[in-house]
Amino acid sequence: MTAPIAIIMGSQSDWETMRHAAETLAALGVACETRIVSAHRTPDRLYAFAKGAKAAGHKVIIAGAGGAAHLPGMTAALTELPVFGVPVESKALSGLDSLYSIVQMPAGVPVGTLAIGKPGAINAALLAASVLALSDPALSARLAAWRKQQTDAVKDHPEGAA
Ligand code: RP5
Repeated sequence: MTAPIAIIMGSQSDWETMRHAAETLAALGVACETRIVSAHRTPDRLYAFAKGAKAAGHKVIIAGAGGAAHLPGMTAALTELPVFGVPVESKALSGLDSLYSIVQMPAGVPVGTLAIGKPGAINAALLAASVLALSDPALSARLAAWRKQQTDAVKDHPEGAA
């Protein structure tokens, strides 16, 4: 069966960031498929994936890329599925290039753009899970439990303070 969430990334080098999305989904019991799909190096793969994603059974796509990060936007141009974009932190410009490449989509072709790097990857997974949870009460309960656990882990006072 096709996983409801597809995590795609422009390069193997993006995995260090995007694995946090996969790990977050795993913690929530949500299946995902991971693929390297480069807008520039494998454009035919991108086209085939994005055009077929809905028919394949995916519900949400998380797309991470860095630098001239055209993957999320091009994916959104080719499918009506929700696309969440994760700007990967680039070496040259610390991910600002990635962020600007992903966030400034023209009206009519939306990409839900997250924060640069690991926080963005985790939040993309949580958002994707929230979308699925709208029609999945069991997942909704797991998501609520995940949030409660996070809240409960925050101490009232900082350790080491007098
Ligand atoms: C982008 O170029 C990828 O998403 C990656 O973040 C960046 C660098 O790719 P590599 O040169 O490390 O393969 O397409």
